[in-house]
Amino acid sequence: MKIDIISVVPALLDSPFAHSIMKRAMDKGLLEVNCLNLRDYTTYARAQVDDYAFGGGAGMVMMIEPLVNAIESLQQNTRYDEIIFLTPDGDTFNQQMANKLSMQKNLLLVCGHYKGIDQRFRDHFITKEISIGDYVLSGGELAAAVIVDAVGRLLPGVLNDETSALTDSFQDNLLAPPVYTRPVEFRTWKVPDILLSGNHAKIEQWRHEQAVERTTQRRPDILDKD
Ligand code: 6GU
Repeated sequence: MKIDIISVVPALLDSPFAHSIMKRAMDKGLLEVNCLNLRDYTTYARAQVDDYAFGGGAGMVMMIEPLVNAIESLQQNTRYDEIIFLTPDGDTFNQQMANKLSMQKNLLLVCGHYKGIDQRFRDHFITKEISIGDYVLSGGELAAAVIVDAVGRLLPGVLNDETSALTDSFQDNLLAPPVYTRPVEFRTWKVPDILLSGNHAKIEQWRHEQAVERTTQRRPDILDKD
């Protein structure tokens, strides 16, 4: 999968994909991420990409022209399955959206900054608008990093154990059960006996019960969702 990201602060995205699972996905050639600087596509003086809002009010607005220049330049090499604008007023990101996006070939993520982007760009170029939650970030970059990570780890071959994404929290509308590792006892706190029993059917049953209990207590809203 290829993910291109348009940003006015591409340096914000230098590190999130350079480590751990995302790095492995890139090294294996399963995921390619390119961060483009919007300022490289503006024809305005001093690499300007934003301007005052018509009608007045506080805050600058990203201009349509540099964004369209950037997209149309990128589209000469790539047919994007989705062109996604990261914005707090988009659809709230969740695991189901990550699953769907992971089946695409080419994605373009557009990071907003300032008070927003010219509505005409949203109307005519954007195919999806995504928020990562009900709080406001300074820009879309951290949200883009969240989406790339959530989607990238689902690509076949990225995780060591192919089944491990299937047992993630949310994948079956359940939170994940508790896990334990060595030592068996630490300051009188013992690992549940069942996990040491070697009875895999019983262990699976226990894990499922724990997952249901945890979800009932913490996130009753996701139980039995679609
Ligand atoms: Cl995608 N962008 C910004 N700026 N703030 C957010 C967000 C996105 N999602 C939640 N807050």
